[in-house]
Amino acid sequence: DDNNKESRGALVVLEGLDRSGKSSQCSRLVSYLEGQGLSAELWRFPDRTTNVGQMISAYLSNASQLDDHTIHLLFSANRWEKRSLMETKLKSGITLIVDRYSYSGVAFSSAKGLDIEWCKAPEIGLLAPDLVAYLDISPDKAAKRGGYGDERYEKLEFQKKVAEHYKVLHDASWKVVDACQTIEDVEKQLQEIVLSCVTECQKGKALSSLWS
Ligand code: NYM
Ligand code: MG
Repeated sequence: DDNNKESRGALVVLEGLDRSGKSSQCSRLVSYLEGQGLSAELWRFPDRTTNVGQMISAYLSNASQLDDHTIHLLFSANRWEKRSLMETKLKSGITLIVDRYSYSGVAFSSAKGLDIEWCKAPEIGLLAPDLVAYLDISPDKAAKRGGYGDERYEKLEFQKKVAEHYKVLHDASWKVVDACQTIEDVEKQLQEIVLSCVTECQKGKALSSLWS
């Protein structure tokens, strides 16, 4: 028996360009984990249900204009306001499947020209994911999938910049998944890597903080 090795849920983040399939795969993962008898919840950032989230949503739909630094800090604040609840859920054994996280924050804002270290700074101290699965698709292919919506950032030229800025963020905790495979093949690949991550966390892998 080892007190430092408490079983917990896993913090799993899916990242990728708009139209890479993150949202569908996140829901499929939650159903899969539940089917395995594990407790799991679907989370997403931005979380548009909070006051901060409503400001973000207004900005994304072009209903409001904000300075690039200001909106960056709001995205970060939106994660900070959920940090302690995330920790509580993880410690109670719930795996969180999160649709976008700090990497979206840094990739999208630095693609606008903001300094990358400045972009990372407000994320320091947030919970570090146990796994980041990057759904890899070229901006051109993503654009051909059922089209973008009308939100800010959903433009091919900008998505190309975001793709370049995501690349800088890849580290050892990232798994790159080819998002051009069939939905079922992507799903199978994700199930494998997520299940082994959940197992590690059940064995008591320590929670850590960004950026690590
Ligand atoms: N986005 C998302 C950011 O610019 N910074 C962030 O921190 C996060 C979490 O918001 N185009 C951008 C990426 C998306 C947009 O996200 C809305 P979604 O997943 O389409 O609702
Ligand atoms: Mg979107």
